[in-house]
Amino acid sequence: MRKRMIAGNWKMNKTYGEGIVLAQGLADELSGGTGDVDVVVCPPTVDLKGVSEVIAQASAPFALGAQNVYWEESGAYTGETAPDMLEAVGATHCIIGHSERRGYFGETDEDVNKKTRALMAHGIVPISCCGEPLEVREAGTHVAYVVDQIKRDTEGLEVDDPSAYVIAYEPIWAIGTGKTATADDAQEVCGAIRQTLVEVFGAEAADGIRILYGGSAKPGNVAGFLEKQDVDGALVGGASLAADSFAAMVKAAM
Ligand code: G2H
Repeated sequence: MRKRMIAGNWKMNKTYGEGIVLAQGLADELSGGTGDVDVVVCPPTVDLKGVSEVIAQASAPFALGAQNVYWEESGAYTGETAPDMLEAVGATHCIIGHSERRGYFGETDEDVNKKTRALMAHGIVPISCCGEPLEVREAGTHVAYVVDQIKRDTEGLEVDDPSAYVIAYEPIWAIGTGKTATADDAQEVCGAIRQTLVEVFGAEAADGIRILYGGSAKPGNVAGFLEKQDVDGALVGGASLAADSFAAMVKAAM
């Protein structure tokens, strides 16, 4: 049985102080616990330490995730963050391959593959994003497009603990466009991802890997996505920026 996961991607929002206020608010909202749901918050890199301290002080029932990592251990890579730097501030998860990083910063499937390996070597759970652009969806080739991404992102990977590798399917056309994916749209692709994971890792591992849906997920629609067989949670952007709406999504998953 896969444990549901609700992960908040704050993107480039919340200064240090604002991040602490949001994390504290979320700790208050979720003080009764999160049942059998794994909750992760992914603030900007400079907020990680502060949010980590809030989690520790409030015994908050959520984990800390980063939004990006570099695969080298250290060295002359100006502006980058190594896996052990994330580890040192308490990050246990890390988003990689988000469509905004692929689109604005040229992140490739090869990069995602290297980042996945680097994170796993440090025991950090990758939340590995995939998803098709609008023109691919309109051409009707979205399933093949995402399956290809998954094959490249997972090439040569070994997953010993399926709960420690997470995929997020985020159709790019449903992010900030006013177009909304239906739960059936999500299941179509998440089902194909699961089938690809069977081919790559075998049935047992594929059955344990969580697949999240992302793209304008919010309190009013998250339950519909979660009803689907191969959707195990949500990666939430805008609706994770307020403690009450994000907490409502966690509660909908409980
Ligand atoms: C997709 C998602 C979170 P939002 O980018 O990664 O953001 O929920 O704002 O569409």
